[in-house]
Amino acid sequence: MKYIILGTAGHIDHGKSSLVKALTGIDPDRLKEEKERGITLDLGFASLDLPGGNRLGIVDVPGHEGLIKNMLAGVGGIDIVMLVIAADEGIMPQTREHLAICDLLRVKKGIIVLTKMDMVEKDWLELIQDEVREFAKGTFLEKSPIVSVSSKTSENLPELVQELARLSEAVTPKSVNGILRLPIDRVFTMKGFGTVITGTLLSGTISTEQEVEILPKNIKTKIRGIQSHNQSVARSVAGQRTAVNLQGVDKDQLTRGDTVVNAGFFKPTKTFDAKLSLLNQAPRGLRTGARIRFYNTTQEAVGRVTLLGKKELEPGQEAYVQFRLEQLLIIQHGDRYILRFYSPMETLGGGMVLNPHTRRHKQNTMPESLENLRVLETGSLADGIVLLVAGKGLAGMEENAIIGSIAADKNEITTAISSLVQKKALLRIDNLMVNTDNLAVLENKIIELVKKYHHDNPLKSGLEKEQLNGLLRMRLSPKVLNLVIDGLIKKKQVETESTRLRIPTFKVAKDQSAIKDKIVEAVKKGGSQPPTREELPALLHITDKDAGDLLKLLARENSIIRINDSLYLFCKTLENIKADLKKHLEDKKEITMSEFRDLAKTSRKFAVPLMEYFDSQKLTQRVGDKRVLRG
Ligand SMILES: Nc1nc2c(ncn2[C@@H]2O[C@H](COP(=O)(O)OP(=O)(O)OP(=O)(O)O)[C@@H](O)[C@H]2O)c(=O)[nH]1
Ligand SMILES: [Mg+2]
Repeated sequence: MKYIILGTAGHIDHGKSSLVKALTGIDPDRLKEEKERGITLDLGFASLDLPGGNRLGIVDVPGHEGLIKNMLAGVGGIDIVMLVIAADEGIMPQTREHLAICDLLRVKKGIIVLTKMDMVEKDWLELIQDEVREFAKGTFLEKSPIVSVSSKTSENLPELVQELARLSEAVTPKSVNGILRLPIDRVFTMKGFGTVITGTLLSGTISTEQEVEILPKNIKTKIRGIQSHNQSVARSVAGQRTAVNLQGVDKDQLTRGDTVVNAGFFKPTKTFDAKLSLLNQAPRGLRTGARIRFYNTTQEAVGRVTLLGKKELEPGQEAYVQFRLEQLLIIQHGDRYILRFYSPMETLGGGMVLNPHTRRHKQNTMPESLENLRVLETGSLADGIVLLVAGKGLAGMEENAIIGSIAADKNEITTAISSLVQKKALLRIDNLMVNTDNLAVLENKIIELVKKYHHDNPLKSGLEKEQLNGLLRMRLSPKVLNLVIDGLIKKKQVETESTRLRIPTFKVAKDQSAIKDKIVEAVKKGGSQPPTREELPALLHITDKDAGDLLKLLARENSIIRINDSLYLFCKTLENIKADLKKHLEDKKEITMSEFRDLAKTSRKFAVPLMEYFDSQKLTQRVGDKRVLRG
């Protein structure tokens, strides 16, 4: 037995609710006000067992043009649409609008029912039938059956039921192997039970005693009881209208638009990418940044739409877009949605969600972003998974998060992931998937950082792993980092010493702090005529190489200042010379080399490189054989 959901659609007063009642015996108009006013205000529900054994859950929607919002909450989960047109009135505005909405939502199958046939003559009915056939051309109902009925006299109702049975045979039911996703369309309390929610089970199954989560509110609860089509059941499966009694949740905590799910798969989102098609009949186009209303399943959110690679979109045109909404939603790749203008509330178009979690696209990488979206729209499931994971960079993506991001059969997704891992397009670390293209970048970056560390810290044995993580400045999973380090160790590109990383050829310099202190002391004592690099070895009994290396090291540590390869000065000494020079130039405007030699109390051998040092520091400049302040 298949579970199929049928939704009504069509203009106000065309007989949708009467037809549901005539077919099922259940009046879908359950509210007092609906019965009094004779119009449907909110969603109504019924069910029908079809010949052949399939069970139809029926969602009856309002036709009133001001209640499209409620219609959208109902139509999101349907497999078959029954477009109802009153034979006496024919095609009306909401006939068109509802059909366009079902088309955008890619409702799988449909049937057109001409109601109130008892109210018109036979030749009028034939005329309307032709008109309707013409109207359906170019839409997904083009080849759908058209049945004329009367809910009043029951004429042709058996024929309609036969057609519905045939249609439901042709429908592929919703995936029972998906993860639980039950968008809430009603919340109420029942005496003796507490809070009950209802909805169309979009995927997966739900069982009594099961622990579930209600998103985006992050409410954890347990299923106390389940009813489907007014019968208590232990389990309900995708495609069934389902009422669920929740444990310990207050009615006021929940609203239409919340979603009951298996914990750990979905991450609510506000920013996501999609394909958008504007209807030919849309009353206006869109500019980037326009304020809009977004509809998916029973969810509604306001926000803005950014057109990617375009600034304006005319009716009938398509674009890739990014939505930035003000409320968190539960959506998946492959979800269909409807877009309405913020105010006035007009239906503009709709499309498909491509990447449920994205960030702002930069203008300079827009061509790449658009190409990725094209692959997410038209590529295979595997192509899509690779792109979703690549988008997370080196932070990677948990397998469950991938499953939660895609509206597809869970087994198909895990199979695709496994084969991507086998082909080495993805790397699996426990449950974390990383796009392998990104790993080489990380390897090079680590080697570079360790080398730089050695250069800056010749006395240290290597770089602390913890410090490395901070230096990398990447959104990076520790699992990925450890794995890449292990790989580098195996390839002998780095080695570890307890918690430190180093390049295998690196040798720690001896601890020369005592000698370093002596060098600084000697340079300091020498004032403006310090011992040179060439003089230091004899003075301190060190090798030429050590003298050179240590002077450079001390200069890097800012203990002394390098004037040239041979001459290094103590900081304070240099500061004093600089201050004297500046004062002299401010007073006298110029200075000769011999004046400077005397001013700095040094020799000609040092005066020349010192003066050149101040030139390079842009303090002074040469004019003839004198120096002046640089302007
Ligand atoms: N004679 C006749 N009247 C009908 C038939 N079907 C519906 N009606 C009448 O048409 C009116 C509207 O019917 P509803 O079923 O409420 O129409 P609806 O499409 O559900 O209207 P909304 O839900 O408000 O959009 C009611 O007065 C019905 O009695 C029919 O087959 N024959
Ligand atoms: Mg109605």
